[in-house]
Formats: sequence, C-alpha cells, structure tokens
Amino acid sequence: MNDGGQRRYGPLGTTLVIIPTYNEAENIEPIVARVRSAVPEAHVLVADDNSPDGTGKIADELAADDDHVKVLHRKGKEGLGAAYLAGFRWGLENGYGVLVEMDADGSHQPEELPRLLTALKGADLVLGSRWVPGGRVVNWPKSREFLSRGGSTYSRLLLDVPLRDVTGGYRAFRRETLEGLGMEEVASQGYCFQVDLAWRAVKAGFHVVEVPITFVERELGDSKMSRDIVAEALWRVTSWGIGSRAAKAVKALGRG
Ligand SMILES: Nc1nc2c(ncn2[C@@H]2O[C@H](COP(=O)(O)OP(=O)(O)O)[C@@H](O)[C@H]2O)c(=O)[nH]1
Ligand SMILES: [Mg+2]
Repeated sequence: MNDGGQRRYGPLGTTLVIIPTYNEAENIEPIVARVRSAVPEAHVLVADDNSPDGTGKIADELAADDDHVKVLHRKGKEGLGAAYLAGFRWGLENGYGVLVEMDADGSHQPEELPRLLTALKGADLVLGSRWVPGGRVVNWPKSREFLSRGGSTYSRLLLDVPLRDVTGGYRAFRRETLEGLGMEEVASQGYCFQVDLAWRAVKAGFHVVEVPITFVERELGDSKMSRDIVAEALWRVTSWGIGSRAAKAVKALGRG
C-alpha cells in the first residue's frame, strides 16, 4: 500500500472537521466560522466534554443556525484522545469520507485545510507538519518548540516512523485509513494519541504525507497541556519502542 505514486485513490467524499473542546467558549464561534468559510462544503462536529464554561451550549446555538454544524456532547472530561475516537466513530457511522482533526484554539488554521485536502487526494493520511521545510510555529517560546521537536525526534527514532511531526494534531484521514488502523485498541491520550495513530497508520502500510503548516499558538483561553500528558507520551512511546524492537529481535533470532 506504500506505493503512493502508483496507487489509484478513490474520490474523497464529504469532509467532517472534528473539533474537540474543553473550555473554549471564547474560541468556538470564531473557529467554526473560519472552517465554514474556508471549506464551505465540509461539515463540523464539535466534540465537547461538558465544558463548565458553556462551550457546548454555544456550539448548540451554532448548530441550530447551520445544518453543517453538529455537536457531540460527552459526559465529562475524558481527554483529547477519547473525544477524537468518539468523533471518528460518529463520523464513520454517518458516512463521511474524510475525517479531519483540528484544535479549537486557532493553532490549526482552517484556511490551510484546502491544502491538506488536496494532498489527501493522493494519500491515505495527511499530517499538517510544523517540522518539514515551509512549516513553522508562531508565538511559541523556545522551550515549547524544544519539547515538541524533541518529542517528534524521539518518537521517530524509537519507533522508526519516517515522519518529522508525529505529535501534531492537524490531520486529514480517509475513512478507510481509520477503519484499517485498529482504532478500537487505542487507549492513549494527548500527544501520545497522535503518535499512536501515526505509528499505526505507518505500520498498516498506509501512505502518510506531511504538508507544511503555520501553527499559531492560542491567544484566548488556556492550554490543557500538562506535565501528565508529557509524561504519558514519554513512557508510552518508550515502552512501545522497546516492545517493537524486542519483537523484531525475536523474529530475527527465529530466522537465524
Ligand atoms: N473534548 C475534549 N477536548 C479537549 C480535552 N483536552 C483538550 N481538548 C481540546 O483539544 C484541543 C487542543 O488542546 P490545547 O489545550 O490547545 O493543547 P495544546 O495545543 O497542546 O496546548 C483544544 O481544542 C482543546 O479544547 C479533553 O479532555 N476533552
Ligand atoms: Mg492549543
């Protein structure tokens, strides 16, 4: 499946942009409006974890005025990964052909989505990438850039994934890709969730393409990034890396 140049890709079908939210009351209306105007044919699904600041209610109001906007209300904060998995399931059940991951805080610019979708015509999964030529980050302290670049490099080397930005969360999947990467088994959250999905897609033989993006740090609301999220990513990626290396070594011994 990896012969990106040779394979014929089917038509894309309708796009669903999934936006997970937890306390994004100031951001939700502008981001939905930007998606609607950048890609008018796409539908938007807000996956809200019962935000105490009323984000879910604002999303309901947007949905009442626009049949391209849907809301998935979840019972409480369960993390980014769980919200995306619920959104993916909803999208697959409702027949969407393309499922997009996008943050609510403006870091992933909707105006760049047409470029990701164009690339998806010849790929199974497109990653918006900060760390390929042409990609960049606006308004990040050096420390955050160091952490993000370091996390991607560590994952790339340990897991043998040939990707520059493995932790990013601006992505477009064909439905067949999500159906084929074993989504049911994904338990990880945060950055680790993104590494997990990208690694699964590579292992399943899907053609993954990175497209440069300009990532803009949020101006409003608070980041939910925490020490726990970074720690989870570090221990999971490390244990995956050791596990897959051990499995390869056992296989090699068996052959020898
Ligand atoms: N539904 C849901 N969304 C979340 C959760 N944690 C973060 N998000 C959303 O995921 C996106 C990225 O989170 P953010 O705090 O900006 O993380 P950062 O960009 O790594 O600092 C935003 O749209 C958040 O509202 C969660 O537990 N549940
Ligand atoms: Mg953010």
